[in-house]
Amino acid sequence: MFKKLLVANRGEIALRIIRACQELGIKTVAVYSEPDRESLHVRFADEAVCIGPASPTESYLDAARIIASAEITGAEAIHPGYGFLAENAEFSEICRRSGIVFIGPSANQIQAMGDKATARETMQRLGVPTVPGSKGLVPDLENAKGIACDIGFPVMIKASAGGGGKGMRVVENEEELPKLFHTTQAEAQATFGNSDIYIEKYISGIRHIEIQIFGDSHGKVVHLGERDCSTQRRHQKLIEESPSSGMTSQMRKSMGKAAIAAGQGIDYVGAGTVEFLVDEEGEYYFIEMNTRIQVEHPVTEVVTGLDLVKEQIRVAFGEELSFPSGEPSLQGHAIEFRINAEDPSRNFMPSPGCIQTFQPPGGPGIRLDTHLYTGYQVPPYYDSLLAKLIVSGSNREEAIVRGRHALDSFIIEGVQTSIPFLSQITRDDEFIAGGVDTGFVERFLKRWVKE
Ligand code: MV4
Repeated sequence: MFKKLLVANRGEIALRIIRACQELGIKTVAVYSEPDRESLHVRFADEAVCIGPASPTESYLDAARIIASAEITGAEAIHPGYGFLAENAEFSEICRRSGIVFIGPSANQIQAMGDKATARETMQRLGVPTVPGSKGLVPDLENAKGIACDIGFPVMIKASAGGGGKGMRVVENEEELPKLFHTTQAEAQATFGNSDIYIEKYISGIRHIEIQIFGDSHGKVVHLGERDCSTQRRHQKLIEESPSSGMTSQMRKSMGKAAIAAGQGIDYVGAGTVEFLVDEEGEYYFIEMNTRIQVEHPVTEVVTGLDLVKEQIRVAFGEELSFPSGEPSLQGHAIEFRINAEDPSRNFMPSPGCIQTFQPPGGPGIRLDTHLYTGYQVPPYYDSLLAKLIVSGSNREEAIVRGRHALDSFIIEGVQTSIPFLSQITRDDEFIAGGVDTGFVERFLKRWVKE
């Protein structure tokens, strides 16, 4: 096994990776920006290197500083976590050329899935259902008109370099098309330095369901069931669950098979997530693939009993997957609540500051992934995730009740948090009934009585 690994991230995921390394007997190197000097990932790692100032481009996103830190400390592998450099094809390639193992897929695989139009074409070739739409890129407005009229309005124009909700627009009718085509194109050029566009039929009333896959370097690919991420606002997930309510075992089998075909078709190695839209009829369509460990991976860990981060490291070392093939056995129900330093009653405005009280919940079925402690300063420079509360029970009802009480006994003082808002969601009849679509949070906000 690796003797030393560098963690190229911060916050809760850096701690999660350090814990996995400790269990595997691997020494760890933390990197940190100046405002993160007092962070737990710095304290818990065996060594730590300050890589620059607060600005991510001069620290956590600076490939040269991170590679230099790995070389100086003798780290043989780098785990990028999520965000920052996790899906940066160039960084994966720089690691390889520097003789450092990148814990994630090759530059080619990141590139192939990062370009969403290419990913779509690849999935079509592999027989994975995609949303009806353009075959590849749409070069100009004339083509766009032809395709949109063929599939019928409303359509969605999407930037090929986008993803995760960035660079996409709904077009209701033909009159709107010219203007929106050009603005989406211009925005894609400005945001991603790439104006490539593709078109899909707009699907309404959807649920966002993703399948966790895992591949090893010996050609084995398995799936570990789904996560339902429909409880989100403006593409920020608030709550994730596994299994998904309203998912039949037949759907799980079929989507799992499609996700494995996707992974096998691109010789995928490591942890990956195949994202699908599911419509009201239960039809599913591939939209994107994420080539990283995701924020919401713990819900899959809880229902499968597996450790995805340890497995990422093992597989990157060249070991065979330790997971069994075939349909995964999912035990009970898990729900993750993302706790952010933000104020839902002020349009989710970020709320950095000093944590004056930190009193975490506990008891059966409670897992807390967090980097918080009393006295910690939440910096304003990074995303506002403070903690992930993962609750589980023998069924969804039990998980919700545990979640409600865990949220209500979770005391964080000094910054505003999403805890009271999430607690109200656990009391909402529509949420409790299950099977909500991606419009749920907007509907909930309208009936929410701010306390
Ligand atoms: C769509 C769609 C409807 N039709 N594509 C948003 C994030 C990105 N991964 C894809 N997204 C969507 N693509 C078609 N053809 C609706 C969404 C979408 C959405 C998807 C997943 C989770 C939440 C969402 C919220 C709004 C829109």
